[in-house]
Amino acid sequence: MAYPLYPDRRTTDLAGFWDFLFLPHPMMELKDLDSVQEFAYCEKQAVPGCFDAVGTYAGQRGVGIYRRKVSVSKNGLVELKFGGLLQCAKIFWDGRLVKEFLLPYSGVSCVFESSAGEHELAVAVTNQFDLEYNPLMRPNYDFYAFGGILRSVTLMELPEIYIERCRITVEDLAQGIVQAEIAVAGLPEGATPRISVSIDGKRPEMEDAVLNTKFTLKVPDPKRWSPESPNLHTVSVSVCCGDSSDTIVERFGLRTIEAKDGKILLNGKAVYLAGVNRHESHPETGAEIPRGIMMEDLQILRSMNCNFIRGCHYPQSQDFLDLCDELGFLVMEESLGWGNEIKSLTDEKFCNRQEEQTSLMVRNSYNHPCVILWGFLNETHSHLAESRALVERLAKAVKEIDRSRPLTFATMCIGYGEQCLDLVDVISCNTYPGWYEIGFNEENPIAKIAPRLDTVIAETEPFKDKPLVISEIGAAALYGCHDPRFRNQWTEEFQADYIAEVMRCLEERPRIQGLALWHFADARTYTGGPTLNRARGFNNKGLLDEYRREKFAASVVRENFGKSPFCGKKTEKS
Ligand code: ADA
Repeated sequence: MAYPLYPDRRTTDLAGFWDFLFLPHPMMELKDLDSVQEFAYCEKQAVPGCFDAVGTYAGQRGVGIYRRKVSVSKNGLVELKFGGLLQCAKIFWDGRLVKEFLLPYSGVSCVFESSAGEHELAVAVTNQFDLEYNPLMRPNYDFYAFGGILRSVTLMELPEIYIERCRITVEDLAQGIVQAEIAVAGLPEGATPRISVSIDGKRPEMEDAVLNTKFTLKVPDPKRWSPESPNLHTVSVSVCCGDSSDTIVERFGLRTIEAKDGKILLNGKAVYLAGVNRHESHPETGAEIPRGIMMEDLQILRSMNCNFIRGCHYPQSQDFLDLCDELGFLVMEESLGWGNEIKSLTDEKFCNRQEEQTSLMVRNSYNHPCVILWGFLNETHSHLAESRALVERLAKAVKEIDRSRPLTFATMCIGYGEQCLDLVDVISCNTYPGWYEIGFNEENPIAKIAPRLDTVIAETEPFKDKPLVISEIGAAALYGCHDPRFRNQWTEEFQADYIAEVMRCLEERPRIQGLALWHFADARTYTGGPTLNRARGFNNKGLLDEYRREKFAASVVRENFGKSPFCGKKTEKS
């Protein structure tokens, strides 16, 4: 179970096989569903899981309703926590609608009154596109819109006073001083609860702790977090008031991250981001990634000397971020967006949902030391002035919660009228020279890479104090497609040559301080018409195929990320 932990609460992990019923589109729209009592459930589905990844409902669109019995030991408040839902969901408790969630991929929760005894929990989800009801997920996004209960489901019984969150911010890295902010709900008017705090089981020197405000703690025996030494500390906070008490256990890392003088500074030292974009996608499980696959992905990335992962293009699994904390990976986390046009950027509902999801992502992932960069609105139309309002609004929303990390968004508009670079701390540029935008008579597409990178550097000169990262660049190859002589596009040879040229160019361009190749592994995307541009309905620019089988390019990455400037080590050119 991902942090935070609540050791005093009766907690039930609801993973397992639930009753399941599928109502294919257009039989039912989630927005019209206001009761689930009349349905007979005819089969089972795994939770967590995507009902449409494989099997009977693979590729179908509609409403999936999951149901199971749960037991509650006492009358009072309960909290249902979901690690992520796709795409939108309605939650029913004994047939009564208790919550509607409209933020695909977000970790969400709802608190409501329940009696003791056995209850029926039903979760209705939809993978149907509906731009009015769910404007955040759109059919043109280049990744498959699965449906299901994507990640963990937890039921907690809440005490009368309960701790909603404990946020830890590094205040003085050298001395190991952090700022804690603890929010508590249910306190009687004027009550003065007793608070006790321990860090790694020891009592820290601390200011008087006042709830719902910030106070400082000195970490006993402080150890810094870094990719090389991912040391973690745990803080336990207990709050008692009368005969009610609650305890939260959070984990954090002592590290700082800044964008300064064109560099990304981790604990005051420049770090070069060397990594990949990674979709949460697997051919057998869809967008639900079992822990074993998470571990395999990180072991492969470690073997490729990667230190950085851009969690494209939506809020990430908290289990995955916990693992990145423990293994010392650096992560950029971003809210859901993909090529959003001005029509969306000026739509009130879209903007409100964007702000809601972005703020929730920052709150949910605040204590992860691995998260070093916040992002949003991947490849939005930021070459148009009208885009600024939403970019500015999201940047403000992030900074209102977290001033301890730089923010960015991945733009495709550098050199094409980009309007928003002043609003970010780190410039992230998506670009595909020699793959897109080449003519039929182009003899040597790979030769387009160097001049394009020079254009990007020139165009961002006015912002040279902001670190510049190539947040997407790559080429497609079909696994097992070889042509050692002609080395044309779609062969593994072309992709390897392309990536080798990208690496060569970056070695010679110190202005660029990071690289996230597009992308880690082939991932399912469009169906229908757009598949003409995506062989077999996959985005095939993976360094590995969807089963994590390495293409030639993976070896090129392994070799280059193992030497300067990517990992800083000076190794002899082999
Ligand atoms: C864009 C987009 C990616 C993917 C990529 C591609 O940069 O951000 O999600 O679609 O293009 O493969 O073309």
